[in-house]
Amino acid sequence: MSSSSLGMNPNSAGMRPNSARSGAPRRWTVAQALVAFLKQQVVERDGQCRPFFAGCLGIFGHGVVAGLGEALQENPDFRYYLVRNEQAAVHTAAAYAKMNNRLCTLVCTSSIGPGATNMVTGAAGATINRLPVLLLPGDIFSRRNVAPVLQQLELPYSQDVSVNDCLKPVSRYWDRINRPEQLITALPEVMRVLTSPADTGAVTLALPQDVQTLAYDYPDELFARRVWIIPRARPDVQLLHKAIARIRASRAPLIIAGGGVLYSEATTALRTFAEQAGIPVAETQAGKGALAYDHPLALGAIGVTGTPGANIMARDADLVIGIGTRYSDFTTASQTAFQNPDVRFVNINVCEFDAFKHAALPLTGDARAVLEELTVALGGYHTDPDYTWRALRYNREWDAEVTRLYNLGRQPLLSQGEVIGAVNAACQPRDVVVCAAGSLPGDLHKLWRTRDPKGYHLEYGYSCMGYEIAGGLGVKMADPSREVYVMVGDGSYLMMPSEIVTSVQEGTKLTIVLIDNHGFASIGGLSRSVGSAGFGTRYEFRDPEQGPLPVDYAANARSLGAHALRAHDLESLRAALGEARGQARTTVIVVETDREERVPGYESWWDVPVSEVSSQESVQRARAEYEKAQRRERYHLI
Ligand SMILES: Cc1ncc(C[n+]2csc(CCOP(=O)(O)OP(=O)(O)O)c2C)c(N)n1
Ligand SMILES: [Mg+2]
Repeated sequence: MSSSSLGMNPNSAGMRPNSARSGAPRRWTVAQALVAFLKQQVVERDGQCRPFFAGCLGIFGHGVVAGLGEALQENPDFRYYLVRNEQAAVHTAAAYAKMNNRLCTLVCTSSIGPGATNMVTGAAGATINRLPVLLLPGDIFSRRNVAPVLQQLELPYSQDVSVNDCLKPVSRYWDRINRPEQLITALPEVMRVLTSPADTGAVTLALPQDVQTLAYDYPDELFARRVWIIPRARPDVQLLHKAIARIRASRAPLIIAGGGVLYSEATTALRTFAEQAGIPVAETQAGKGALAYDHPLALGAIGVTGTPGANIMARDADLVIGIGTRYSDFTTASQTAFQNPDVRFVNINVCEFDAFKHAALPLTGDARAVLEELTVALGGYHTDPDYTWRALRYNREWDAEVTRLYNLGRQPLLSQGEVIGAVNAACQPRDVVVCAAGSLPGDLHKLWRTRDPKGYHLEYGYSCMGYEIAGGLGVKMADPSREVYVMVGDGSYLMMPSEIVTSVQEGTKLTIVLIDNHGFASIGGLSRSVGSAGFGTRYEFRDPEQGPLPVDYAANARSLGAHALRAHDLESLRAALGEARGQARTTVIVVETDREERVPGYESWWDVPVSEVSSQESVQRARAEYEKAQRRERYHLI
């Protein structure tokens, strides 16, 4: 009996060598064997198969050019993309994987020193956001006789360490190939982790420069097409019954939809479940889009950057059903969000670690599979009609508030909310907005009207400045049929505008809306709220009398090959957005906004500790407020 007919499932991802054949061994270099293997990896979910790797991003150096570089050159069907920054490459790969609901990703390669450490930030972002990316950094010689090689970190206490060890804590699997045959046992582990919905994240396979080029007689079977089945794990029956009892007993349940809802393609199952039971739905950053913004049960964003309806209903809820959420502090409002003394949790999560958070009744399993079972098993349960009516009222009130913030009529500079409104209006339902750090994520979480589950792409697990353009590139590569709108602050833009060049090179068009507010509106506002008056957050000359720094963002974008436009009011912004839509090339629209005109917070709080002693009265006042607010933080232990 073949292993495929056994439905072999050694861990969460089943492995099926469905075209296993034996033949003569293949004499290939480590790098050639690696690429040949990657090309044969396929994932299958719900009976649909697709290749797992769509190519390789990277920047060559002496650490990979002769090994992996040569192998990639010999495999033109495994496309190589030259990027500008290795960190950006990892962001692009993670965004690509996120847009593909983790069913497909890109490989990233770098040389042995700074190129490899440049990937650490991207790897942390991918791992935190639970997105599969495969990193192939070159590594120092395994042979050692010529050490120290260029860019080698020498440590007096060990010869078994290189800068690639920095990737260990940010990788879900990490390995170093010191002998050619180690590839044979490492690669299945690489694939198991990357395709595991529970374990996925960055995976690092460090490739010593000399080992990459060594030839070896690899078993032919290593290069057979392999199908990795992404399972839809069902919940434990006993726990399901307990969860049903808990839901039936609840008078004020609330669903928190996280990224797992989208990755599991569970949005229809979620809507069916919510409608049948009359349970309102709030969304995290990663889960936004799980329910269309105008659905009567949609409360929109929850937490620090949440809507009043979501945060008030969370405060009162006696049952929180968290689906595919990590419960970050932005979601829990630093553990102040759930104030009902009797509140209990049911968590639906493919990852046991998340399912157990908040002492929840854990339904460990695939979001869609669990929701489908819950919907059937729950039968006729429905919340009080007044309760669902309350959700509808919040939804409509919030929409009116969004309309107000979209139309403030600010003069002479637009508010950020007005810019978001104009971009939202310029979007078709399937278009995608991409963002990561600054004040934009919070405003987008609150204000963006999402009409398609993949229409809202925020990297807010790591909130990494510089992700935006690189991430936009990954989104567009994943789905060229959609227009991609990257919204980016001037600070984030300056950190990594480089991938504009890659987007021009690849003909991967982005519309980049750059908000120029002369520095950090977000951290500046936070600084004021802790009594520190925005210290160190403005892009201005050393002598502030000289005013803001004269950075010409449009000229900068043009110099990188983009089409660039400036907008100064709603009319010119709408015209620029219209022009950008007709452009085939990446277009950057620079718009200056009023930094002080902020979208307020609603019914929430974020724990940012304030100095306990200070010579400044403003800090002392902020500390007193802080201590009061902090008392609302709760443990959820039963
Ligand atoms: C790589 C990185 N460094 C620092 C931070 C901390 N940080 C968060 S937002 C922000 C300012 C972002 O400025 P900008 O992009 O102009 O957005 P704005 O705050 O003006 O909306 C900083 C420094 C971060 N998130 N990422
Ligand atoms: Mg800014």
